[in-house]
Amino acid sequence: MASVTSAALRKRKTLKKGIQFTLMVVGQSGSGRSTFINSLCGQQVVEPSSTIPLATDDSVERDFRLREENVELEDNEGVKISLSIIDTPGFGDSLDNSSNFNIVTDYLKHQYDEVLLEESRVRRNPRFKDSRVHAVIYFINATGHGLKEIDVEMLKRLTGLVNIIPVISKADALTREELALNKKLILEDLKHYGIEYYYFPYDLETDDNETVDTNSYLRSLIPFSVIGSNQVFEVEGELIRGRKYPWGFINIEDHELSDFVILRNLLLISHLQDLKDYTHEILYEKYRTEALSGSGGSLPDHLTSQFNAEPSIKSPLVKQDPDASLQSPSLNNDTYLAREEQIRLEEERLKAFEERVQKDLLQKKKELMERERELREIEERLEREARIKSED
Ligand SMILES: Nc1nc2c(ncn2[C@@H]2O[C@H](COP(=O)(O)OP(=O)(O)O)[C@@H](O)[C@H]2O)c(=O)[nH]1
Ligand SMILES: [Mg+2]
Repeated sequence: MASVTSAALRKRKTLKKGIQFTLMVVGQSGSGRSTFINSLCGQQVVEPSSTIPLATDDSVERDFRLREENVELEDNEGVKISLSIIDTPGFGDSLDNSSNFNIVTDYLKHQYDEVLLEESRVRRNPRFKDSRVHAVIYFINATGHGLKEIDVEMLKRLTGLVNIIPVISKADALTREELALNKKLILEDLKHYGIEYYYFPYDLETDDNETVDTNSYLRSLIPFSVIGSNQVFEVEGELIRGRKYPWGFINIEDHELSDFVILRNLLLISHLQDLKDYTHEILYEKYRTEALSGSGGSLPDHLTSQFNAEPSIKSPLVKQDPDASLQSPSLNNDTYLAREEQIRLEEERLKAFEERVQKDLLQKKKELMERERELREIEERLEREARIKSED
């Protein structure tokens, strides 16, 4: 009885707090990121670029940065979602975008590092905020030529680091045939460049038919097409988010015209937990293994093949197979000792990692103290000057 009550309480508590979910939206300026964010949330979360006055100073507009917005949403069953959206204004605007790529990947890795560090602490911080990004919505402009160089460069770097969801924006500007052609060309390029996007994993043996059917259907839609709008119109007494044209009006939620509703449902309802699980169990686990083994690239064989495989079936949890290393070819003889040695090495690496972070922290503290000292000096000087003035 008691356990039932506490379970119910726990459930209520998580419901009250809401499910935390973090999305990043990457795409070139004007690709429709802001409009998509507003459409997804059903409210104006970010200002669309058409309403932002052009900066007179070119360099200001071109500065690439990440911007986080937090929105509280509630789904139709009253479940609260605490959504963090990281927008990437200025992405791809400069001639050399290599630093843009690093800013994005550094951010993603930093969130993993924070969790890694928290996991290794003896005493956990009860207020720790897990800010790992659960999916990157990557906006591709339909050009009739597949991916652009900047897309390939960015997506290659994101591969294996985060769930990538490729999207074609402004589907209303394309005919049905053009959309089909663009989808085909983009898909070919994604394959050609070895870009691993989120491939709605399922396991024919363990998953039910519904999951298998849904996920194979979702696979067939990649890259998703979307139409966004920043405006809501009243149509026959109903408020509808849509776009007005000289020839008429379209509802962005129209299934016939784009995959927007499907994408919104999978992100916020049906696949929210799957995306979070995949981030934690597969992507973060891969990052963790690489980080703790030093330089990366020294992944054990059984993991390397797993991560390099085509994203076709649900990869097993790395943690679920504690004996996997026993089967590893490099550990054929003295397996037990070899495992002990592995554990010892892993502990050493973890220690080195923590030391590195501690050193960083000390450095930051020193800098802070330095700033404070400077501030005090300035204050003292101002006081002195004020005193001299009043004595005059
Ligand atoms: N036709 C059409 N225009 C769109 C769509 N989404 C956004 N836009 C327009 O494209 C321009 C740039 O959109 P914005 O969301 O500000 O792009 P951002 O720079 O990527 O954030 C704006 O004028 C939007 O109104 C769409 O689905 N269809
Ligand atoms: Mg924008």
